[in-house]
Amino acid sequence: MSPPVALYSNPVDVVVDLAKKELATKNGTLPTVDGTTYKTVEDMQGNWENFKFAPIRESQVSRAMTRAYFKDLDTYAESDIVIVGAGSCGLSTAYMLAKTRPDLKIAIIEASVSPGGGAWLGGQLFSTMVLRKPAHLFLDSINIPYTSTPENPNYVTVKHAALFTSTLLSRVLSFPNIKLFNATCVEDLITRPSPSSPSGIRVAGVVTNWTLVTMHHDDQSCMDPNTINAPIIISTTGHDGPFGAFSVKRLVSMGATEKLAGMRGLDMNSAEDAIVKGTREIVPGLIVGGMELAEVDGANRMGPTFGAMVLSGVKAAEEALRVFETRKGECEE
Ligand code: 48N
Repeated sequence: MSPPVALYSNPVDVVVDLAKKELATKNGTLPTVDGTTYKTVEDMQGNWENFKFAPIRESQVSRAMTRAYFKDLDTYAESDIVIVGAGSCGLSTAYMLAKTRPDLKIAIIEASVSPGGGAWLGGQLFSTMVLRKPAHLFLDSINIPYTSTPENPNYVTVKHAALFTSTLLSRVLSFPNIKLFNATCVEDLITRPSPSSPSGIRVAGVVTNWTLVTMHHDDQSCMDPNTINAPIIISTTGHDGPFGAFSVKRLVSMGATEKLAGMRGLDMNSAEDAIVKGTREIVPGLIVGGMELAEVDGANRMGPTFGAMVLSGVKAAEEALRVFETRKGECEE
């Protein structure tokens, strides 16, 4: 008997199916493999001897994964906006953009298998995340609980940084117009000549590869990359480090920027204002935010407070939409 053909339906159908399935489960009309009809997961408890999963063939799993991924690669090969780096700034940017413009195709490229960057813990591996007001308003907008005390009216604390990052990540991934390509590294920028720009170039997309491939270019024969075209790239790859500050360092190495000022010592009060207010398009088509910007401007670092990351994301999203609207025609080549 030939194996069942996995009829791949697009994500919307799957969501509709799940809705229908939930309804059928609730009203008890959903037949299950073992003849019993579960209404809830609790129904399974105490009844494990009859428990059985629906049958599957391995190729169905393979086709479900590969068809979805290659469909996404095809869809996002031409994106409206690419965000490089899914740390607290990149994710805040993505949330604000997708909420404001559900019509835009937004690709997030994250080098690590686990998105979230440095926002899974507070400072020195402590759990609590501190955000100075008014960044608490961003927490309100995505319904993250926090503590604010009368004796410390200028900041709030989220009980665990992972609560912030997991909630923000789930909000971002729930948008149908966002695709996260994690374990994927941006290893170069697509550029176009731009005589009117001091840098002589305009950024028009990103060059990507599996991160594990990027890490082994020195010990393997040539492994060429893939590409994503987009009129606007928002780079939030963090401060300098093995993968950090990627786009701005690449601008220097391609001669589009003279040099980086380099991040300065820790000064919370000046750092956070400078990063938020400085978030901007630094060469046509490339907006930089979060701690990557500190490397460009020589801003101070702020250490373990995250308000500037989320509000830099709010500003980066606003900058991107401004550029998108004012330079749409030019961006399409
Ligand atoms: O969390 P980060 O590193 O960067 P930001 O700017 O979102 O947040 C910075 C913040 O965590 C701090 O550093 C805090 C506030 N401390 C400040 C201080 O003074 O110490 O996220 C950057 C993300 C990471 O997930 C990287 O894996 C990713 O960017 N990334 C890349 N992804 C794809 N391609 C690349 N080339 C790349 N480089 C970095």
